[in-house]
Amino acid sequence: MALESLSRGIFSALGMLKSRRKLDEEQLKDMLRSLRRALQEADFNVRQTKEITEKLESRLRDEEPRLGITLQTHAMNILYTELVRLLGPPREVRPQQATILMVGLYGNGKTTTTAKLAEWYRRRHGVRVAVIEADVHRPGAFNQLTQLLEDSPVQVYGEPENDSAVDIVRNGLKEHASADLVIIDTAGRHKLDEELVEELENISEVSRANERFLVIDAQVGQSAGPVAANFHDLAGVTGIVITKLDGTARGGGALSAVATTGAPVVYIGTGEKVADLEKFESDRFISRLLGMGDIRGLIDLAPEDMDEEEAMRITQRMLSGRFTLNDMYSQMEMMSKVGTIDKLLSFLPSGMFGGMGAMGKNQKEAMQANLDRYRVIMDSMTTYEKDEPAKIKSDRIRRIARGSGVKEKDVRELIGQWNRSRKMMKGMSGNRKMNKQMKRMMRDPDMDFEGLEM
Ligand SMILES: Nc1nc2c(ncn2[C@@H]2O[C@H](COP(=O)(O)OP(=O)(O)OP(=O)(O)O)[C@@H](O)[C@H]2O)c(=O)[nH]1
Ligand SMILES: [Mg+2]
Repeated sequence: MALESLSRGIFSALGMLKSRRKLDEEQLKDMLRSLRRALQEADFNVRQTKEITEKLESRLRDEEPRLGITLQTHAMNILYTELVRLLGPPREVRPQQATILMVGLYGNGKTTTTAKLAEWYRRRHGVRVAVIEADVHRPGAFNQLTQLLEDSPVQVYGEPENDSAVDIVRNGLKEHASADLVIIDTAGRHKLDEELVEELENISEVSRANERFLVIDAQVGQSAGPVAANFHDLAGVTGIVITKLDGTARGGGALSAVATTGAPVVYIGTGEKVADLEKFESDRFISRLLGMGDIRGLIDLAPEDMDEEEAMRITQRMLSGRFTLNDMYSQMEMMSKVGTIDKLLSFLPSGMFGGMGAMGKNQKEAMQANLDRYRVIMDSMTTYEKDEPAKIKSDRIRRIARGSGVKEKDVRELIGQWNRSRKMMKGMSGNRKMNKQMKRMMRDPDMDFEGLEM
């Protein structure tokens, strides 16, 4: 993953709070010092580094960790929210009737990213994509783009003999008027000089591109900020792609620098191959950076009114592979009780508990009604039936329905729900890495983050 060394630095800094439940001044100072160093080594600027560490310090002093949550985890959660806030909310890009103009300095990865994006939208959104090579300055640009998209059905438009970028763009757009998305690659320069500015303005006008993506090499670190600001003034950048995050330890600088320009980071490049592109979502990115696995998040974010022991018990059941109707019931009950249910649910595979992704108020009420009905039905079942719902035959279903005053289809629905949840659980416990992490977490709630696999 990108920024591994930052990740390691953060773990070892916060690891200093290990086995602590109360703040120790000395340790806190050491931890903050290490964290500061880790952020600076990843090229976060001095002001941001100061801001983040000060925020962490004051929140650690002011906010008590919730019951059962270690200081280290508490610090991790604070850092998570602060970093996500710094990098800003994600932005959706719709590839319908869209034209993306790629801009950026020389060698930052515009042509490569043009090919990556074309394949991304073609594959993930199933839209028809065409690319236009409008770099008339770099010899071989058209060949480069053609080669990158050699195995792809994406159409590449170019006129290697023509030295007017504006003409090429005009012709290309005409030729591919029926494409859902057209991506235009342009020339780079060492810096934004007059000639490039004029060419870009002309292309921008002719193409009427609704998206202008700025491509920035992560290696430039903090100077990404001023570069982004310049291009922003010129072209009204709508999204930023940070490339080569695979090859540098200092990518934090570029990420944070552009984050402060107001134009959101939309994608990151993590390799030379066409497939090496990731959508940038600050929350996911940071949770991966901090090694917060899905289940880890589920338990750490469990709100106060959720019974810790019950959460642990259910998790253990999940691992054991046994999952009865009673387990499902208490799980759903727990889910419907907790305050921040939406957040909690966002950590679970979508489709679990009958596909309640983000639950609205109505859905919560519906779930509560379901629970009430399930309770009544389950009261008419024997212990064996609750343990082995798969074994319930249709004559028993009829009697259970009669006994609980519901329709047979309601009983079947309960069993169906159990079946779906069980399969989901099996999928989760079949995930070996998650399994291992969870088991270790059970044994040692003060677990060392450094040992976590990422
Ligand atoms: N490791 C790595 N290399 C990348 C990434 N993106 C681009 N590159 C490499 O960076 C070099 C420059 O990429 P180009 O796509 O040609 O950059 P450009 O901005 O089009 O360059 P000019 O057209 O000369 O301005 C190439 O060798 C790419 O393979 C990335 O995300 N990771
Ligand atoms: Mg290029």
